[in-house]
Amino acid sequence: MTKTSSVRATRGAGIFSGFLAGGSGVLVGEGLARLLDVTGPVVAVGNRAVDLTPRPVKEWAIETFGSADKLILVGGVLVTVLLAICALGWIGAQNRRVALLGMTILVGLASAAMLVDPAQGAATVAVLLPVAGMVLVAVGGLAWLLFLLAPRATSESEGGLDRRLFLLAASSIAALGAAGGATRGVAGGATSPATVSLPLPADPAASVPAGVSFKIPGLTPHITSNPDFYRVDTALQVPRVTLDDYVLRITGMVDRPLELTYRDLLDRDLVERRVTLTCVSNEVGGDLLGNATWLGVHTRDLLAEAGVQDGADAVRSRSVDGFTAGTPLDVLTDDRDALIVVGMNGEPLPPEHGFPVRMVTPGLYGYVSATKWLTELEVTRFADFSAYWTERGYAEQAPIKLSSRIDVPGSFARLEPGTVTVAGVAWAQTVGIERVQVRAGDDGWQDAELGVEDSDQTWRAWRWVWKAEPGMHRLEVRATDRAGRVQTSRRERIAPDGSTGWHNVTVTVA
Ligand SMILES: Nc1nc2c(c(=O)[nH]1)N[C@H]1C(S)=C(S)[C@@H](COP(=O)(O)O)O[C@H]1N2
Ligand SMILES: [Mo]
Repeated sequence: MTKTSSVRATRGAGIFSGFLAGGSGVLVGEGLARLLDVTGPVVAVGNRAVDLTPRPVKEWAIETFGSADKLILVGGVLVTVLLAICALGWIGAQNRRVALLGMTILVGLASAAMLVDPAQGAATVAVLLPVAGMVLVAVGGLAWLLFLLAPRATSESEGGLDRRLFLLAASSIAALGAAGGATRGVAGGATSPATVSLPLPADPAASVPAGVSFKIPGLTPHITSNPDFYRVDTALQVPRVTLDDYVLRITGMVDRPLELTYRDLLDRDLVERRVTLTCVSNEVGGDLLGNATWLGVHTRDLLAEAGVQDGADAVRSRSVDGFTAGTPLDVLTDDRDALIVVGMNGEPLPPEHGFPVRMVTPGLYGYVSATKWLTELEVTRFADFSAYWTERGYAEQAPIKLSSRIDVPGSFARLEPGTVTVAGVAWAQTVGIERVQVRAGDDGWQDAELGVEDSDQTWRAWRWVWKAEPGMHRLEVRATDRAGRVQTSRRERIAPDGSTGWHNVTVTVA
């Protein structure tokens, strides 16, 4: 072997060593974490990455990748880690100390992410085992392999590499990694919503009035099915909750702190309401909103039972995954139907939408009012805390803005001249929609026909019949609410408190 080819071979073996030790370390950490039912290194690092991503990048990711944003983020983190461990091995073939230091820093960061992960809850001590396993295999394994790779003074073969010993070390480390990768959780303690049967509501929702919507292909149905319901949250892994352990606590500025089990909630008089939930990240024309029939108890009843003290003006809600929201107390206690929810469209909440318990508060964007996997309502003062998204630059107060959307025709549709039905939805939760107007190009605004109102807490369908003439046309919509406010044409971004502007679609008639 020539000098350069032996250096190249050693470098190659170095890269392999970094990959093997780093990769097996992560797998061992994952395996032990699964066994102990704590958050493993991949999700913990991903969660930190979601947390630390600057807001403009986050918005760009949501806009560009939609709900695949987090998957792409985790993929990016994995690729980066893979490159880093290979690079460390490559360096290690020349400089063992630097490589080991680098690997120690890398697994140190992953360990820190695991220790601070909010989903670890009380189980922090149990995290120490997967952390130790990961560090041992990644750093110890790399040290072992690099030691065997290092040229020795007394070597009789070229480069001094004892192939047999190196292969033995490599296969032992790979075996540990494989064992980690193959480990399945034993407990699997989380409750499946399918095992729950919900009582009938004492106060059912009024039946859906005839004529709330129109039979127009492409028009959003009045009620969004659970599988079609948009999902927005910061959780990389849907939190899985065990009902036996579940309690909802009402704490803070109250006379009688409460602890309610899931059963306690089901045993109360349940109310059922249709409410259109909306995300602050909904762009003009976007689909981050949905309308469901929610089953739960009035938030105001629980707060009254706990006895809210003078001076409080907010409720800080907490989720099992560490998410928090700040909701004005008056919104939770006035006569709108703010609910602590257990059911969605006749079923227990799906895990993605907050099983077992979430908030639904009409009129406010989700990030200040709709905490999923809810564990605590702390009665407090806005002056005394800031919530997850307010810490990241979003507004403390976030009522849903009056808005409207064209569902059909779609953008860049090609249409035949003649009669075209334009249709969509408009929403102004807790105020109600009074009027929707549409215009084509520079023609004047025309009143659309409104669907029958369900309630002021839900969106409202509209349609407008257009005599389409050949050419390119821009169709535009605006709504007016029951308070007489006309939707503003001013284009605002989603941050800090929701987008504004008129939705338009451009169509070609030919
Ligand atoms: N625990 C938790 N609850 C959460 C969130 C979250 O990130 N974590 N996101 C909120 C936001 S921004 C919105 S818009 C709604 C969305 O509820 P959905 O996913 O059921 O549509 O949930 C809210 N509740
Ligand atoms: Mo949201």
